[in-house]
Amino acid sequence: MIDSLLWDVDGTLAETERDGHLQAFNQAFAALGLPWRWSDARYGELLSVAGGRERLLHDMQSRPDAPPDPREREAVATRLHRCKNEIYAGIVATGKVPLRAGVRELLEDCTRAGVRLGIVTTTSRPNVDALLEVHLGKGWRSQFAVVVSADEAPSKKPDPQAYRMALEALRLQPHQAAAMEDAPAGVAAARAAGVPVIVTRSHYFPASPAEGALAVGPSLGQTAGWSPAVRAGARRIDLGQIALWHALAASSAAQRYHPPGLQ
Ligand code: XBP
Repeated sequence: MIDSLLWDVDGTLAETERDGHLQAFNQAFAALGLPWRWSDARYGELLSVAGGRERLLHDMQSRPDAPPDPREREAVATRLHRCKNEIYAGIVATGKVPLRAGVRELLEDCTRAGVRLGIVTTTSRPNVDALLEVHLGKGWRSQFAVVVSADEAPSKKPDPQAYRMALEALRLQPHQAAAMEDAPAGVAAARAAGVPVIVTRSHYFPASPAEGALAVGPSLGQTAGWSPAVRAGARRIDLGQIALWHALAASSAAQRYHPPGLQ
């Protein structure tokens, strides 16, 4: 049995990028009197840049009407990002950005089974608080053994810093945990830290490569479309299924291992 399940936030727990951050960025542009707007397609491209503030700075590089002075750009990005996060908190507080199918059930499986829960994200801490407070209640933090956000781990995914910090806090070897991710940067971060990873595809990452993942599928709420296939009779991706995939990967890794002297 695995010790801990480590969750990414944006795109994995909820479709926060499409339904929260993108809406909030566009409202922040308007609130600051800027004519800039991001389409769904453009935002999908921009998600290759981790971090909302970094994303704004990256976008400004191709905007002729962005301030030419780098210090001024930094200041605009800081103001926009602060405004975006306030708007984001307001959007998620309405409850209109639901947890993705099967997420709540899998969290509950873990709590029942004594599998520890962790958050490992590149988003800012207030965004994590806003989302989890509305869905899991004011005491949500006590349900998680560790929370690592951009505030604690400034080197953003694909850097493995956030995963390494979580493992250290939990005093775990990487293979004792499993990560839940949706995006290539998250998969790369987990893998670079040695943590086996399960990929639930999301709106902006419907078909990205997920090499080396334990399993890849469309949603924790459904059993069709997963690779490797889900066991017969399962109705969703439950903790038993996660443990099966984890054990399968561990045994094939053991089969590939040839102790020195036996080769
Ligand atoms: C997602 C991110 C974040 C969010 C916006 O991180 O890259 O930048 O898009 O949040 P993850 P901020 O998938 O690891 O949760 O504006 O706070 O950066």
